[in-house]
Order: sequence, then structure tokens, then C-alpha cells
Amino acid sequence: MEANGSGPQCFPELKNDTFLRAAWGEETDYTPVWCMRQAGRYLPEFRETRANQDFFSTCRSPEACCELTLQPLQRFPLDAAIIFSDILVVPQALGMEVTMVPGKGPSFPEPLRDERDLERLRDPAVVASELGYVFQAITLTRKRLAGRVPLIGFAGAPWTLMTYMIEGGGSNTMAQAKRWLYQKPQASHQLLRILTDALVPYLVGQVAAGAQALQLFESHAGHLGPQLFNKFALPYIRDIAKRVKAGLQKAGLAPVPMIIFAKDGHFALDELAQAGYEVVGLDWTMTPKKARERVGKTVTLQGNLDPCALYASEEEIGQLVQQMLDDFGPRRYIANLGHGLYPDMDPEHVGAFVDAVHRHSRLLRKN
Ligand code: 1CP
Repeated sequence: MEANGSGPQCFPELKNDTFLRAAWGEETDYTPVWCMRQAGRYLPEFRETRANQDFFSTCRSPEACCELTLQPLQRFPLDAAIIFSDILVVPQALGMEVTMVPGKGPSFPEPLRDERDLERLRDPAVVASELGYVFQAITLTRKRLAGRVPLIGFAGAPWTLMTYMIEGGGSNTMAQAKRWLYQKPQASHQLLRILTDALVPYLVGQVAAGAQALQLFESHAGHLGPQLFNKFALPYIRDIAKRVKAGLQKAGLAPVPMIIFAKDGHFALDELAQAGYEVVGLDWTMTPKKARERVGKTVTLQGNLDPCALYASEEEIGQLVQQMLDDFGPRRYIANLGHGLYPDMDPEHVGAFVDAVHRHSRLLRKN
């Protein structure tokens, strides 16, 4: 595998294409399902593999990433795998220091303070070659998956990455990053463009390395509201879809479905459905029927069970899944949670969720 992820590969034949078919809008025998953060701390085997290992050292080890990616698939009949990595490897590749503080989250010792700090960032054209370790993890995992299910690659969207680079970590208000939007709109656009220019070859490189779908996480969409979103998030989200598709074609790679997940971005659902993505991910605050009415059958919807519903009894999880599946309908739909699993969730309940989706969606198609 070359560091830049180029060159066609030979991979085992895909045996379960239900997720990809649903993403492209084709008929399926049942509703495919996967979970955000399915490779995570709620699994004892994940905690064991990650024990005493620095988070980003784990991300840099293709073997460890492969093992962590496959762990949930050994337990549950999920219909897709998502590569173990993190959205913050992109700011790192741009030259920023990022550490993961156990129990606290990501920390940037020197966040961006003003426009002069943009000069500290590396040329976005080198980012993909800095991230060869992600491409290697993807190639290895795709081989070890042996065609069981498709492998999803991912990245953080520009606005979400910008918040971490300015806030220096997680934040409740995003006030520093939003201060940039109001006080330094030009520098904000400059930063968002740098990130977009880094993300396009990074996502194309993931497909070249073996990713069979791509998800873009705009996890901090809800902090923007419609006006700021339309100005500082949507244009870059659109640009990424367009340029990744063109990049794949130019590289002689087959197109892959692209998923946009803009958390708390209900106000932008119509725009997101027309932003060039095959799939729109929904958080749990959206009503499935209303979302479907708004987007029609032009895109596949993904989501959106409240992750905390997994604290309910297995019986109640089954009932909630049944309602969700009835409301989304059998076509153009991929089941998922409305956001990631939490570390204190019971793996048995994750299994109950996955089984309920498969069971009820098969029944739905018989009736
Ligand atoms: O030590 C650990 O295991 C820490 C927990 C953890 C994990 C399991 C972090 C730190 N990152 C990850 C892996 C990860 N991150 C994956 C692959 C695993 C999978 O999904 O199965 C993915 C897709 C991500 C994406 C990611 N990282 C997002 C977007 C999704 C979302 O949750 O909205 C975000 C915002 C991050 C940043 C991040 N990384 C880790 C934490 C705790 C955070 C959030 C920090 C914060 O804002 O408070």
C-alpha cells in the first residue's frame, strides 16, 4: 500500500451489500443497520485493547485500528464496519498538536488565536500523505473483513474541525469559534477552505485504500443555526461532495455512497438533502415521518434512535425500533442511532437493537 493511497486494489468479494444497496436507493431484503461509535469503550474487549495505550498512538497503528474496527462485528450481525480513527487526525496532519486526555477528551495546547496562526498550518496538499497510516488501516481492515460487510471511511466536516482548532477541545458554547465567524469572516473562510482542501484528497485516498462508503461528520452543526450554517458550513459540505466525486472519477475509482451527518441540523435538512450526498444522517430530535416528507425519496435517510433508548429494557428497545422502522418505511433507509454509543451502555442492548432492526424489517416486507 502506497502512502498516498493510490492504485487499484484487489479485495475479497463483498458478501453482504445490503448497506450499500440501501445507500444507493435500491431494494433490500431487510433494513441494514450499523451504530455510530460501534467500536468503542462500551465493549470490554475495546477497553482491553486500548488499555494504557495513548489514543493517537492507537490511531497510528493499522493493526490496532483493524482489531478495534472488527470487534463489534464479532459480536453483532452489523451490516457495515466503520474504520477506527478520529476526526482530529486532520488538524494533527495540518501541524497542530492534539492529545487525548483520558476521561476529559481532546486537547490542543496551542489552539488558533487569530488569522496569523493560519500561517502555522501546513499546506493542505500534504495532509493526505501525512495520513498514510489511516490508509494502511483501511486496506488491512478491508482485507481482514474478507467481504463480510462494507467498510465506511470518514472525516469531520470543516466547521466541526474548525471548532476544535479554535476552542482547543470540546466546548459547550463554541463561543470562541463563533466569535471568529462574526469578527473574522474572511479568516474563517480561509480556514474552512484550508480544511476543505485537506479533506478532499484525504477522502479520495480513503476510497483508494479500500473504503466503500464515506461519512462526513458535521457534529457541531447545531451551534450555528440556519444563517451561519448556510454561510460557513453548507458551502464546504457541498464542495466536498462535488470534489470527492470528481476526484474518484479522475483517479479511475468507482463512485461510493457519501453520507452527511449534521447533528442538530434539522433546520438544514432540505439543503442537506440536495448537497450531493446519497445519504442524510438524522439525530434523534427529528421525527422520521416529517423528515421523509421533507426530503422525499431522493436520498436515503439514516438514523435515528435516541442512543439513550439503549438504557431501556430489551423489550422496549424492540418496540421503539418497530415504531422507527414503520415511520421511515422499508425503502431508502439505513437504521442507526441518532448519535454515538456511550461507554456505559450494555453490549447486550446493542445486540437487541441490531436484532430488532433485522427481525422487524423482514416482517415489514412480508406484509
Ligand atoms: O480512548 C477512547 O477510546 C476515547 C473515545 C474515542 C473513540 C472511541 C474518541 C475520542 N474517538 C473515538 C473513535 C472515533 N471517533 C470513531 C471511530 C469509532 C466508531 O465510530 O466506531 C469515529 C467515527 C469518531 C469520530 C469523532 N471524533 C467525532 C464525530 C462523531 C461524533 O461523535 O459526533 C467527533 C466529534 C470526535 C472528536 C472526539 N474524539 C474523541 C472524543 C471524546 C471526541 C469528542 C470530544 C468533545 O467534543 O467533547
